[in-house]
Amino acid sequence: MRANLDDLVPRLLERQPRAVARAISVVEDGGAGQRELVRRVYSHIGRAKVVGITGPPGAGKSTLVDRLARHCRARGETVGILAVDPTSPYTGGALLGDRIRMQTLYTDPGVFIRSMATRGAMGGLARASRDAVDLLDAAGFDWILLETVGVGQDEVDVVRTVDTVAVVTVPGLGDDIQAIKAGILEIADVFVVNKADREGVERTTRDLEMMLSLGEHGEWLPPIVKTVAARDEGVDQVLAAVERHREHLTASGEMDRRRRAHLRLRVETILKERIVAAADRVLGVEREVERGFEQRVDPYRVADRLFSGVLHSEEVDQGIVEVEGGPVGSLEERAP
Ligand SMILES: Nc1nc2c(ncn2[C@@H]2O[C@H](COP(=O)(O)OP(=O)(O)OP(=O)(O)O)[C@@H](O)[C@H]2O)c(=O)[nH]1
Ligand SMILES: [Mg+2]
Repeated sequence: MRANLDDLVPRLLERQPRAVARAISVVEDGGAGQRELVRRVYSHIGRAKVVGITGPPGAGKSTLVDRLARHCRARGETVGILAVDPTSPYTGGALLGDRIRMQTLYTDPGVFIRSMATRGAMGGLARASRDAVDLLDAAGFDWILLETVGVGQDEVDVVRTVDTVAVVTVPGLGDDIQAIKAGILEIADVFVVNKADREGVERTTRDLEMMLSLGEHGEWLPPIVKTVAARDEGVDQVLAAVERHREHLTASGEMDRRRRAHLRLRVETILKERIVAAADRVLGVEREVERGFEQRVDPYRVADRLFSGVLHSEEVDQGIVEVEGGPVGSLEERAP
C-alpha cells in the first residue's frame, strides 16, 4: 500500500487525471489506505475554494454546477466536481444523466468530475467525500464544487465542511422549504432560486426573505439569487455572490473559525467511529446490546460497560493505532 502511494501521491499533486481518480477510489475504499493518503496530502491543502451545492432532488443542482464550472473555466480557473449521491449504491449509476449533460466538460483537462455513492455505511460516504475534497485541493484545483442532495443528516454533514454553502431551491416548493428548513437552511450562505422561468419565483423569494428576517444570522446576510440554470441566466451572479461571501469570510476572520470547526467536526466523526469500532472488537456492541435488552439494563449502563471495555483494553494502553481491518503501527512509528 505504501509503495503504491509513493507512486500515486506525486502524480496526484501534478493533477494527473488518472491519479486523481485512483486517489479518490482509495479514500472510497476506506481503511489504512484512506488515512495514509489523507495524511500524505494534508500539507498541500487549503488553497481551493470549496463550494457546496445542495437542495432538493431535481432542483437543478447539476445544471447549475455545470454552468458554474464553465464560467470558472472561461476565467482560466480549474474545477473539480464531486457529486455525492447517497441514494445510489453504484458509483456513477444514478448520475449517468449528469454525465451526459456534462459531456463537453469531460473532455476538458481543467475539469475533473466524479460521483461518489454509498459503499457500506452512510457515515463513511460523508467522510470519504470530505477526504476527496482534500485530494482535489491538494491536486491544485482552483474550485471544488460539491453537489449533494439535501435530504439527510449525512448530506448536511458533507456540506457542513465546505467554505460556502449554496442552497438551491425552486418555485412552488413552499412546503419543501419548510421541510428542508430544519437542517439545510441554517447553513446556507447563498440561496439560489433556480427555474426562475417558472411561476411563483417572487413568492418563493419572499418566503425566503421572510425566513431570513426571522432567523438568526451574523454579519453575513445570505443573498438570494434567481437563476435559470438551464439557460445560463443568473449563474454569474451566483459566482459573484460566492466570491463576496468568500471575501467576507476572509475579512472577518470567519474563514479560520470555520476551518477550525470543520477540523473539529471531522475529528469527532473519526473519533466516534473509532470508539464504536473498538468497543465492537473488545466486547461486541451487538452482544452487549442483546444482553442489555434481555436483562433490561438501561442504555447508560450498556454504554458504560462498552466504554470501560475500550478504556481498559490492551490496544489502547499500548497506544496502538487502530484502523478498519487491524492495527497498522504504534503512534510513535507513525509520527512524521
Ligand atoms: N425550467 C427549468 N428547468 C431546469 C432549470 N435548470 C435545470 N432544469 C431542469 O431540471 C431537471 C433537473 O435538473 P438537474 O440539474 O439534474 O437537477 P439536480 O438538482 O441535479 O437533480 P438530482 O441530482 O437528481 O437531485 C433537468 O431536466 C434540467 O434540465 C431551469 O432553470 N429551468
Ligand atoms: Mg444532480
